[in-house]
Amino acid sequence: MRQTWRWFGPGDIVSTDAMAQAGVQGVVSALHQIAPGEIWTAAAIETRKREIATFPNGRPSGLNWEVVESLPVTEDIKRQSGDWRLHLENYKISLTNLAGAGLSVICYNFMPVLDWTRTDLAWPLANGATAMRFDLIDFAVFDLCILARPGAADDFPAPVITEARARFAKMSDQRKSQLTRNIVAGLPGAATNFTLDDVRGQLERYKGIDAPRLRQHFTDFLQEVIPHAETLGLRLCCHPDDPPFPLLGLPRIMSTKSDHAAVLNAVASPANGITLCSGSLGVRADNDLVDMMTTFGARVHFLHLRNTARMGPTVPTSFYEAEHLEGDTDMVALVAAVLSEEEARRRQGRQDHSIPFRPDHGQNILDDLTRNTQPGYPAIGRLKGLAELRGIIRALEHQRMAET
Ligand code: DNO
Repeated sequence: MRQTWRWFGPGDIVSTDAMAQAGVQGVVSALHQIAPGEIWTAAAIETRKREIATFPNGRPSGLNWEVVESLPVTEDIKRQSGDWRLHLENYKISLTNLAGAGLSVICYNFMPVLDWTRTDLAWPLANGATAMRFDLIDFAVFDLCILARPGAADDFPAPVITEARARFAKMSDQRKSQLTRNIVAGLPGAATNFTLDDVRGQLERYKGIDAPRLRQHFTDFLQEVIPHAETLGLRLCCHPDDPPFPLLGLPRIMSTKSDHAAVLNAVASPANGITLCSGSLGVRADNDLVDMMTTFGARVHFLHLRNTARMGPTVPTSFYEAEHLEGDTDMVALVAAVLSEEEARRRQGRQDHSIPFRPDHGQNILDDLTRNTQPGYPAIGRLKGLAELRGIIRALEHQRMAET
C-alpha cells in the first residue's frame, strides 16, 4: 500500500517538508487554480510537479506527484448542456497532458452541484479536539428554511422537519450564516464555491435530471473518456458520493454497492475504476466496505482510508468523522482485504500492485487547533491517522510473511 498525502499547492499551510517528515511516499494534488472545464496545460502540470519536488528552502524534497485528485467533471458534462462537448474534449486533452507528465491515477467524482458536504467543520469533541460533522437536522434547516427550496419538505421524514423548524426558530443569525457557508462555500478540493443564489440557479438547471438520466450521462462520459484514458495507460477512479445519499433533491448515483457495479459495468476497462472511500461509504450501514473491496478490488485504483460514526440507523443520517481506527468501519479488516488484493495483483504480474491510499481527513488535535489549515486536512490529525494505518499495514504484512 502506497502511503500518499493530499497537498493543495504552494498556498497549503501544511508544507512539503511536513509531508516528508510524516514519511509519505507520494503526493496527491490538483490544479485547483484552473477553472473546471479548462485545459490543464503541460506547463501548469510541470510547475506543480516542481513545487512538490521542492522544499520551502529550495532543496529537493524527494517527493513526487503520483495521484491527481481531482480532475473535475463540469456541471455542463453532468447535465449534458451548454459547453459539455467542449469540456469533454478539454478533459481528454488534460488527460493526455497528465499522461505525458508521467501521472497515471486520476480521481474525479460525479456528484451534481455539491461535492462533499458537512454542516460543522469544527465540532468539539469531549477531549477538546474538533471533528467534521454532518447533522441531518441542521442540513434540513438549511434546505427548508434558509435555501427555502420548493419541495424540500417532501425529502425529509416528518419528525426531522418538525425538529428543523423548531431549531431554525431559535438559531442565531451567526449560526445561520456559518451553516450556509459550510454547505455552499465549497470545502477544500471541491470544484465549486457558490452563493445561495448560485445554488438556486444550479438546482433550476438540474430540473428533469433524475437518477436514471444522470446515470446515462455518466455512462456517456465514460464511453467518451475511458477509451482515450486506456490508450494513455491511465487509471481513472471515481470517488463515491459524500454523504452517500441524495441532497437538495438532486440525484446521487455513486452511493451503494450496486451503484459502483453499474459504473464499473458501464465500460469494461481497467481504465474505468473507483476510489474506495471508507469514510464516505461507511455512512450507510448497508455498505459493507470489506465486501466492496473484495468484490471490486481489481478496479480499485485509489483508497481514502477514514472512519465515520453514524449517529442514527437510517439513511439519511447524521454522522461525524471519527478517529481513523474508531467509527463504523473495521479498518483492520479493510486493510487486510486491500493486502489480499495486492497479493493477487502481484501473482498476476500487475505493475499497479501497490495501491495508493491516503489517510483521509483527520481530527484537529494539538497545534492543529490554532493553525487554521484547510477543513479536514490538518497536519497532526492526518499524521496520526497515517501512523495508525501504517501500524496496521506493518503488523498485517508481518503476519502474512510469518504464515508463508
Ligand atoms: C474530501 C474529498 C473530496 C474528493 C472529491 C473527489 O475530502 O475526498 O473532495 O476529493 O470528491 O473527486
